[in-house]
Amino acid sequence: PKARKSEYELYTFNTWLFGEERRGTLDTELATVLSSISVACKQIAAAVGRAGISSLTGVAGTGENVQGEEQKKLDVISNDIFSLCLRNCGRTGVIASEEEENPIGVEETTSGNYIVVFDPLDGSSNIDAGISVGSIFGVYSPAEECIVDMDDPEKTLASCITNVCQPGKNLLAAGYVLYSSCTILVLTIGDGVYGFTLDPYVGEFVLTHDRIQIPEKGKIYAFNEGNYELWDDATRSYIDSLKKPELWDGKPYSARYIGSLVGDFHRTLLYGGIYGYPGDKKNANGKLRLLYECAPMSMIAEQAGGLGSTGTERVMDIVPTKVHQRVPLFVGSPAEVRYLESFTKKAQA
Ligand code: P6P
Repeated sequence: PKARKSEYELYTFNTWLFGEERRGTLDTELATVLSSISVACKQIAAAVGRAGISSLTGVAGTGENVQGEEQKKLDVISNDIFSLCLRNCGRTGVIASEEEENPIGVEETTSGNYIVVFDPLDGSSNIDAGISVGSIFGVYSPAEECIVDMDDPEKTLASCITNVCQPGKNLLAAGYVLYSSCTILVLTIGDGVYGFTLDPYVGEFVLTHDRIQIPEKGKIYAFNEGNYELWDDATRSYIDSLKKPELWDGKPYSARYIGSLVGDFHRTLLYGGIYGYPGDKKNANGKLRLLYECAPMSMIAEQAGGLGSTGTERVMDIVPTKVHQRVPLFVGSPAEVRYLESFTKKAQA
């Protein structure tokens, strides 16, 4: 991190936000939104860390969410925490959550009017086993057409998401928080990728990764090979090739997959390699959602020198049609993603 003036100087997330405001890379309104997200994630970190103690493991008993996944207690709690922080910061106009069927118009907006999409607790099936989970978010720029008519919110909300939340045009900020051996916030506002580790004694995120660069090439792939028989031939041939020692100077790739996108992605970002969730015979577009999983991770990857692809197109080029729209995702080092595309694009041709 930057040179410290004194051993007592703490380069916190808010210090960084003030610095970016001075540099003109973001305005005070967006800084307020990002600061409120960091508070939400500190609260979620505390809840996740104490899940077993305060009997927050297990299912919520609320049945399935819009994704058809059984909600965990912490899914509901994390969603409430995220929504409340975003409402109370007064700078958001629309929020869309993985846990909510429809986007929500925020009545507490005083200014800013940003659109925030988020997956409050991704990988929550890992919670009861104490395995890493994470929160993922994206902040889209405000737009006239997203100023919600509170007398008829439905009319505005759907069009707002599809017309405004275009990753390549309006995604201003993308980030995630990994709740693991450390709690780390990783963020880009379009000018590099930064990592902030939570200091539990101070309760602040402290800058620990200044302008993360993903390795050009890695040696790890993260795919759920349990789906191998469901994949298309191109994906299978790609994975088969990663295992051939003769193709890699006698050292084939290693497989690492923890079933939590944030954990698998964060390792890929720092160590290099590829994370993939392909389409398959059951779900042609795979499992991951464009707006609050694939687009934020792809923006971060690109800002760190990597790539985010569906196998046939750049994720950031996709214009969404639905808030929970799914797309295949291949994200990570340029070498691995380009090599994957050499299989998928050939098959497409
Ligand atoms: P599968 C978690 O449900 C998630 O959305 C990602 O965090 C994770 O990478 C993926 O799905 C795991 O899905 O089908 O491999 O269990």
